[in-house]
Amino acid sequence: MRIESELNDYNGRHVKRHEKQVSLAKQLLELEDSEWNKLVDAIASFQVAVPSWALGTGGTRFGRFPAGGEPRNLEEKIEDVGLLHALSKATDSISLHIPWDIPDDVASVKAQLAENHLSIDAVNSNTFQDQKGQDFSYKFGSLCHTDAGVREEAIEHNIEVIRHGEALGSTMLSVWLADGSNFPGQHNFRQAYERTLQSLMKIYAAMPDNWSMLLEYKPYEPNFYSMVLPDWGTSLKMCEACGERADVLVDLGHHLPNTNIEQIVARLTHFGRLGGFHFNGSQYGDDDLTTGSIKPFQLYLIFVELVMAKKDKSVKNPAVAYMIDASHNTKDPLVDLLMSLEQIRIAYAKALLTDFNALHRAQEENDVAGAELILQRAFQSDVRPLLADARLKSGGCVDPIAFFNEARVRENLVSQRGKLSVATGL
Ligand code: RM4
Ligand code: MN
Ligand code: MN
Repeated sequence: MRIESELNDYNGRHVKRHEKQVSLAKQLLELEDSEWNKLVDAIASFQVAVPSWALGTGGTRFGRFPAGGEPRNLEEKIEDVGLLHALSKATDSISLHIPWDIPDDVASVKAQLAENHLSIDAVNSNTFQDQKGQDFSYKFGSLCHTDAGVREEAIEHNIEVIRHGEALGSTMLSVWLADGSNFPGQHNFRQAYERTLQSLMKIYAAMPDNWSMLLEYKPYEPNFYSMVLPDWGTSLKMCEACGERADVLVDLGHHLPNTNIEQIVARLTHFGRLGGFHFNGSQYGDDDLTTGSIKPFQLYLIFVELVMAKKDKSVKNPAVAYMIDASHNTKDPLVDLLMSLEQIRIAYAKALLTDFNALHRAQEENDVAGAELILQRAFQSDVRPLLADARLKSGGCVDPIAFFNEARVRENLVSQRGKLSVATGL
């Protein structure tokens, strides 16, 4: 592949500088070679899925400003994630949204995935839009609807999503519902909850034994008065009622401002029901900004909980599915995703550097300043050379964004796909 020789050439030109930075970082972080290598291995194996709908520009409520060269179909979306993975070695899977990403030819999609060292992450259902030719409308909800016919249609759609996922080798169904009410009095809250739960139970029952269901909550939609699934508590109750293989999905942007998300993460791990993450950045609500762009300290604190849970033998089910769920309006979507991938690994690396034994002691002794200082020490350290080393050792690029710009990747995509190409989906 052309990119491979360009990559080697780029890395070759920058490796001296990288080695200097590695040796300085080892001194600053006071790490022996063996400790450094252990961290590099842990970082290198940390993978985050990219969703098919984040490869093009999203849009505001009033318009969309195409980046140019956006993928036009599933094959081109896989191509883009393949490129992101070749550069970052941090995203070895793609999450699909049905019906936006129904494959025309399953065998060739599978072959293309293998060529790009990718697999299919979760498959996502869509009952927040009406599709052409469907019998009933989701205008007044889907799984919660008062009309059994609408609920049946939405259940059937989810089952169809599972079947597409099975064919492609996925083992996870992600469900996010835009079900809710716009005005007081519109919903009977208790009945809407119950109908949704009954519908979810039917979907759950249709999953193969090795599948799990991820249930995503969200406090509000513009123009909404209530959501059927507004918070982690509701999602947790529904998961518990469905069965062991239903877990809560935390989308960072799906919280009201200043919510203590790290504590929610700790609660869900404590109950053994944290299933997955949608990473993004947010200032006000579901902004879908670059991960870590607004609250990097919170992102670090979330990873502290995740790393601590992994070390704690009493935590059941610590496996978590990681995905980015972002939307891009002004940044190049691929650059934005590379930025998010970097920020996520930075937070993870800092969590790995945290002295958990000392933290535990400080907590037991009620040493408030001491405990905070332990976190600050890890959070303030520069882990970027660790990340670059992990990328290089996995065959990726020492500096993916600089390479992306130098190799004129976007310009090449525009010449192949056109200026006004539109990604299917959002
Ligand atoms: C929602 C939610 C879901 C995603 C859709 C497109 O706000 O975050 O995860 O499937 O957007
Ligand atoms: Mn999401
Ligand atoms: Mn969202």
